[in-house]
Formats: sequence, C-alpha cells, structure tokens
Amino acid sequence: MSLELPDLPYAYDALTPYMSAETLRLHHDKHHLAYVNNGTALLEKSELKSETLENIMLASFDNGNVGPLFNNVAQHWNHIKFWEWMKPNGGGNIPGNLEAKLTADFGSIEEFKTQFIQTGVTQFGSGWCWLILTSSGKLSVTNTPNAINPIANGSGIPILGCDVWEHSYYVDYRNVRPDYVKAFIDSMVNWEKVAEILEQAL
Ligand code: MN3
Repeated sequence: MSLELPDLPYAYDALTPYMSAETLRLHHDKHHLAYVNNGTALLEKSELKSETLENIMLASFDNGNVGPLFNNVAQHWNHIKFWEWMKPNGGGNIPGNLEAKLTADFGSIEEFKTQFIQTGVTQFGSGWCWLILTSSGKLSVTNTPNAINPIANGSGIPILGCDVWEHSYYVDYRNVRPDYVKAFIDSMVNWEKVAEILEQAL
C-alpha cells in the first residue's frame, strides 16, 4: 500500500465561512501531507508495506501502545475520510434512512447533535469525535485521542468523524472548540455521504 495525498474533493475556499481556505491549505497541504510522507518513509522499512491501509492500522495498533507507523497511517486514513465527510453547503437535510436511524438510536436529531458536540468538546487534547455503528447494530458517539480511530480500537464502524486537533479549528475559531464542532455538524457535513457509509455498514 503506497500512501498518496488525495486532492481535496472541493476548492480550498468551498467551506467558507465555516472553515477557511487558510485552514484547509495548512491542514491538507501541510498536516495531511506530513502524515503521508512520514508514513511512507516508515512503511518502506516495515514488513507491513504490502498490506492494505486498514490492515496496517490494525497490525500496528498494539492495544493502544501506538508508535509512529500507526500514528501516521491512521491519520492518513482519518483525513481521507474527513475531507469526504464535508462538502460545500453541507449540513441541512439528513437523508430519510439515516435520519430515521439517528432518531431511533438517539431519541431525536437534536439529541444526536448535542451528544456529538459534547463528545468532541470533552476529548481532552488532540483527537477525534465519531459517530459509529456498534456491533449491536446501534449508532453511538465516541471520541479517541490523537490518531486512534474506531477501526483500530474495535469500538465500531466509523460513519462520521470530526477532527478536533487544534490545527483543524484554531485559525478560524481560536480556542472555541464548541463553536467549531457545532459548525461542522450544522453546516459542513456531507449527509448524503454519511448515509451511503451507513448503508454499506448495515
Ligand atoms: Mn487533522
């Protein structure tokens, strides 16, 4: 598996005013590229280099005792998905099947959003917050530190994820992480993509 930086699926200024072109240039062209370059250099020396991205994450997770190979490869996976989980004019209407499942498992869309934002805000330090499909077939929200994701720790299938590292919001929101996660869920999420991932997971 060679690691390649994907193009952003939209223009750098496509998510304004919720996420600026400056943030996307730094985040995609510098941070994501660094994970690709560092992961590539580490994979060259690894016996895992011909494995799939998911297998490399699983094999290098080591029960949470993660090293540089896991961190860079998992961050590569996390960011490929993160770019796809957003779109211009995002947020808004949630497709019927996903809306019904969220309502069934959280009680209401508002309750889901409240829990997702709270889960993002309470991740101490760098990390991610997630909507996952658990092994019991229910949607749930969870957070993870640093590069760890639900595939690696086995908590569920990631349906949606939000990067809550400071590099994701500090240019636009400074220290106010709650406003960023709220803007993500209300105005940036590509719900059609999320619904598609849920259908595949079910
Ligand atoms: Mn990031």
